[in-house]
Amino acid sequence: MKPTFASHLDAFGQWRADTEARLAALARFAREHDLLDEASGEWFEAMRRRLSGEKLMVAFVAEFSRGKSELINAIFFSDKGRRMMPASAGRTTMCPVELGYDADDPVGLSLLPIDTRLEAASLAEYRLQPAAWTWHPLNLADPDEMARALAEVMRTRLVSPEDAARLGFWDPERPDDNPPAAADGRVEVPVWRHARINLPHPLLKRGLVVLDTPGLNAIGTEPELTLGLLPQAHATVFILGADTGVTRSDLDIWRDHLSGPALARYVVLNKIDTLADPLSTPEQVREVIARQCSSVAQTLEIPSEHVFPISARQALAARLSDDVAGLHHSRIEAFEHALSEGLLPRRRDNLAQAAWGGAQQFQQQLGRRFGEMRRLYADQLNELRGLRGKSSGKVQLMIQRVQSEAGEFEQCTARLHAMRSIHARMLRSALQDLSSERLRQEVDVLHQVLGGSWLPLGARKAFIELCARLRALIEQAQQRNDEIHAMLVASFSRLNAEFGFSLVADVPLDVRRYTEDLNLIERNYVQYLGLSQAFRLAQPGFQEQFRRMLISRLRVVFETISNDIELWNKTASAQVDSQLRERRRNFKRRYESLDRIQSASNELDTRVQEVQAQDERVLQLQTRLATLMTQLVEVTDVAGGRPSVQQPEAAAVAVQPSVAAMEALSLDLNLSGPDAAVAPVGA
Ligand SMILES: Nc1nc2c(ncn2[C@@H]2O[C@H](COP(=O)(O)OP(=O)(O)OP(=O)(O)O)[C@@H](O)[C@H]2O)c(=O)[nH]1
Ligand SMILES: [Mg+2]
Repeated sequence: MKPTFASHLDAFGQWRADTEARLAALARFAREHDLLDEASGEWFEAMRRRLSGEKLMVAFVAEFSRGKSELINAIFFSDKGRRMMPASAGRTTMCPVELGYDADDPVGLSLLPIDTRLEAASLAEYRLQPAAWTWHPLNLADPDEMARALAEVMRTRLVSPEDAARLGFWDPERPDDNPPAAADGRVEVPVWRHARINLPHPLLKRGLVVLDTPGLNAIGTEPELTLGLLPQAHATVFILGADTGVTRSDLDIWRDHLSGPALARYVVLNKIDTLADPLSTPEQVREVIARQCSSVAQTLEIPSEHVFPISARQALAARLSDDVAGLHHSRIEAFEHALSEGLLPRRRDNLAQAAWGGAQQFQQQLGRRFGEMRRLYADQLNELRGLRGKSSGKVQLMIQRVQSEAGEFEQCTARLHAMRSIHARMLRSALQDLSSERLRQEVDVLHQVLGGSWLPLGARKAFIELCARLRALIEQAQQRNDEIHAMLVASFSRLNAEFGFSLVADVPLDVRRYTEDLNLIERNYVQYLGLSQAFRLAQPGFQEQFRRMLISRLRVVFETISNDIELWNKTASAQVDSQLRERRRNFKRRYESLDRIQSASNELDTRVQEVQAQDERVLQLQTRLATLMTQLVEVTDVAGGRPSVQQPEAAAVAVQPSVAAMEALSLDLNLSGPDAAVAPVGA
């Protein structure tokens, strides 16, 4: 029985693969015809990586024993024929467990020892140090053996209260939050800090990452969970037990750790099977469930349709035994459906918009280039036709004219050189305050302000100030890029007027939108600093981890902005380079054909045909580009209707393709290649 979520994810994966293939066809077409500039090549590569590699993280968060692991088993692993993730009464999952698949890593279970908490390095840094992890192979062919290996995530050991305190599991001042101590006073702590399971499961191969978390005690002690993983999850599933209702600690978790956007938050009321009562009718039981859901909704202040009553255990059992009626009773499918509906279309739209937007920009860029080429061919044809019946003296005059025009044109190089160096200087200045060095300095200011003693209120204030400074840096980068845009608009229009270029300064870049990402980080951290974290904030080791984590999250935002700015500017310069090259080539071609015409009287017609053929070739490229774009839009199916595909403009010059020209074309275009489906123009 294929789970609902799995089929939706399959369809999404297929969509990503199709879109990737269409984009690859577009890039291949451009590369084969020498139309791919460096900046566009980088964009295609980045988009390819996003489409094939972008992860989709779903995090399961709840107090212990609510059924997180069981629900993960039911949704994702029922195909294994048994319970994969350990699920049992009492505390089971002791450390956060991340399930995903990375083809570059070996299949297995990696465990990071809890003692790494005593070091300053953050979890993100440990991810880059395989040697810090203990590794167990997982035998895919043997689910029982695999389940035994996965039981490792349950392991605990007993330590003194002092050691437990150093690890963040014990606070003498908050006895209520401490785990129960053993008879000899020792405290049970997890052996592992974090577990990663690398498994070529079909869903994980499609980019799904599932995060299973232990209860509150562990969530609170691992800042990386609260500040890194959970806020970045694409969806969080919060689980309550129908047997327990909403408890005090459930509420704490909800308030402190599930502040993400409401759209991506799911609330599950699990274990509804425990509400079954032999003395009640099924209708009465349904009413009890409905009442519980609305009471949960009230407490959590969300609409009651957002609470999904399910039985994870029943669902798992039903899927393992192909029991359709049991699955229906578990009510898991309604939840899976909502999860897929809420998660996948939005991810798809984001990717579709990015793919389509970038491809369209590329198409416009090529469109301008084609237009420019065809304009030059049209001029050349006029020039050649004007020579019909003219004496060789006249041809000689034309040669001189071409030479002097080329000479005049070359004067633009000094101008271009000046523009390039101004551009480079302005670009450096736009990028300079986005470097990771600059970020580090800003974060260090926060630490200097706070000194070694972090009080929640002071830390919060200093953090808000830091974010304000960072927002100002983004704003400054935006303004500097706007200045570059204005400079390019002015320079391009002068170059166009004086030297006959047809340069267009692209629409200005918007990096201000990334302020939203910064705001999100700010909200998470401010909320975290406001939690009852005083005792943790006071620990120097924690502060260092906090600093590193913060820098690594901010770096992602600032690097994205830098990359966007660089790409935008590169695209603008690439246009100048390609037009310069095209113009020079054109002078050379004009000169050569006049030279040939002068030496042989029958050359004129041949030359006219050659230029016509070249123009035909561009027209054909235009048509092929439009076809590729139509194919892309067919698969991406961008939200908000089908975007219009730019069709090649009607031929700028009336060119009658001759048989010779068509033959030249097919040689030139290498039509036997992967793009052989091009219908010859005019055919
Ligand atoms: N009756 C009933 N029991 C369930 C259901 N779902 C889970 N359980 C049981 O509840 C116990 C706890 O489930 P787990 O999946 O281990 O809970 P958890 O949230 O992962 O707990 P920790 O790993 O300790 O944080 C197990 O014995 C499950 O079999 C359910 O729908 N109905
Ligand atoms: Mg568990």
